[in-house]
Amino acid sequence: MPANLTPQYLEAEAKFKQAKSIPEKIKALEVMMAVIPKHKGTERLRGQLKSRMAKLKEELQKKPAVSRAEQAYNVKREGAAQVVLLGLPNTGKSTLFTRLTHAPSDVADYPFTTQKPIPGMMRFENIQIQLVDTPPIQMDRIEPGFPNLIRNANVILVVLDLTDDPVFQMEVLLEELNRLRILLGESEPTHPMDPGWAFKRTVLLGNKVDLKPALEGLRSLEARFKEAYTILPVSAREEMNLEEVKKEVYRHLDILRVYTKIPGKEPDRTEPVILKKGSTIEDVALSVHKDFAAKLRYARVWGSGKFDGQMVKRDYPVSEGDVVELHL
Ligand SMILES: Nc1nc2c(ncn2[C@@H]2O[C@H](COP(=O)(O)OP(=O)(O)OP(=O)(O)O)[C@@H](O)[C@H]2O)c(=O)[nH]1
Ligand SMILES: [Mg+2]
Repeated sequence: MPANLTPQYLEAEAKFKQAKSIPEKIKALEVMMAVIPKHKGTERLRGQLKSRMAKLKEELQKKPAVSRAEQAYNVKREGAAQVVLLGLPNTGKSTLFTRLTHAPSDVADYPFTTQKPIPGMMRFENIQIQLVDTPPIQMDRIEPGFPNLIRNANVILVVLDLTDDPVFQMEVLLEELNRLRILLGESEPTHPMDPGWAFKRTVLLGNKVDLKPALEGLRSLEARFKEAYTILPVSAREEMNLEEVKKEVYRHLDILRVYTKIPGKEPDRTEPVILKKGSTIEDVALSVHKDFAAKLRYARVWGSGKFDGQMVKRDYPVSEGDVVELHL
């Protein structure tokens, strides 16, 4: 006897197949069970649905909801980008974080002071960038949720203590991240990465450069990692080179700022439109309003390498600092 499955049933089945979470699956399955024609021809199928439901409910019981620790690592991105500080214990991550953001985070001269990620906003010129202070990386003891925080970051700042064998610290960190299938570096590898791997643009900060033995540490760090990374010597405590840190963060974010204006008026330089490098006039229009992009006829652009008010089309690539007048 044919099953004669109804369109509602097939629709619910499609939803079931697409469902990513167990509750979603259960919901779709409930609909399937409710609308399936109840006759002899569907008896077997109904039996299968029932046992599937039982299994899903069992799974739901077993799987704990996202743990509290994991939730702590779910840091909502704010501002132009999210930058995550990483390092071994006591390297000065929290000191640097508080100096750059003026947000509070505990600092102490013993390790493992920071217990969970702490977000704060760092101002760079006319934009706000989010920094996230993190607990220290420890061998084989990464909290659940930490890998995701790293994977979601736009840029990583590795904080190394120059007075305590920074090369070894970096090697420990790289080994740990390798285990998590996260690759750090200055620029993305040209060959495609294996599935499951993530690449993160990274800047190395050699901290505590105010202390005597730091110079030797800096030399060895440069000798070993200069080719692969930008390395900046800093002192969080003495606030040395912190402006440089902000500049390097911005440079590694691969974003640009443009300013929109209306005809006859000056642009508002305090309100940049932030876009990925390589964006076009059309992207500028989109970021202002999605209708603008559709209605756009042309734009005028002011900036280096153009004559003032140059007329351009929607596919024209914009550069850092450009002023754009959209014409609909
Ligand atoms: N001399 C010197 N000491 C620093 C500097 N930055 C941090 N410290 C000191 O290093 C110690 C650790 O600083 P924290 O900022 O707590 O280091 P952390 O990396 O956040 O430590 P954990 O949270 O335990 O991983 C404190 O005693 C700081 O005062 C620096 O630039 N120079
Ligand atoms: Mg800390």
